[in-house]
Amino acid sequence: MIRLYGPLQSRAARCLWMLEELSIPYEHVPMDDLSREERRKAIGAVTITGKAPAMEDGNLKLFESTAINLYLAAKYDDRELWPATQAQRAHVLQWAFFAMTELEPPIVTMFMQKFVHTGDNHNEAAAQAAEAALAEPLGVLEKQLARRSHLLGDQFTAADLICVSVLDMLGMLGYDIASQAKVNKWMNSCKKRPAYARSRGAA
Ligand SMILES: N[C@@H](CCC(=O)N[C@@H](CS)C(=O)NCC(=O)O)C(=O)O
Repeated sequence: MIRLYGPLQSRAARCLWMLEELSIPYEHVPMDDLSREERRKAIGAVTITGKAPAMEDGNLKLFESTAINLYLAAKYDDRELWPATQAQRAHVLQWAFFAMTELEPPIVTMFMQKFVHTGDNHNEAAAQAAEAALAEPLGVLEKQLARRSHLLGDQFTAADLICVSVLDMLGMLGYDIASQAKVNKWMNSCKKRPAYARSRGAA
């Protein structure tokens, strides 16, 4: 049995979406009634970082939301989310690294400055620099989506799920993505998938 640890309000949400897309049995262990320290300790019993998400699949224990999602897609789907050819799979990996290294860092800085560093430690210049830096990778996505509905072509793959999962944090930030029309349309269409709704607790 697959077990996914971490609250829905954490990066575990990315893996819950993947699990719902794959329609495989799993148990979600949210631990959202625990304090941060208690959760670190409990997840630390599963993987060494103690951070959410962590996953068990039989004897395998894994951390890092994107590593978990790539593993799940590769193991449990070999048609749609994890496409058939090595070239397509290489493109999935490319967009996964893009999500982690180009999209996530500025978004996390914006998030930290808006919700965590709200007192004396607030750095408005850092928040603004992060927002400015985000324009470049968003521009890359806008270009990629100019002539295709999804990152690899016409089909939804793990590449879309991983990038949209990261961009989803922009909603909490009240960031208006409407000026990136293609990105906006693609995000909305990916988030209309029934598996996305199920992963967020809607039937
Ligand atoms: N790069 C990791 C980040 C993991 C991470 O920072 N998780 C946060 C929740 S979204 C966490 O557990 N924070 C609690 C802590 O740092 O104690 C991933 O994508 O899984």
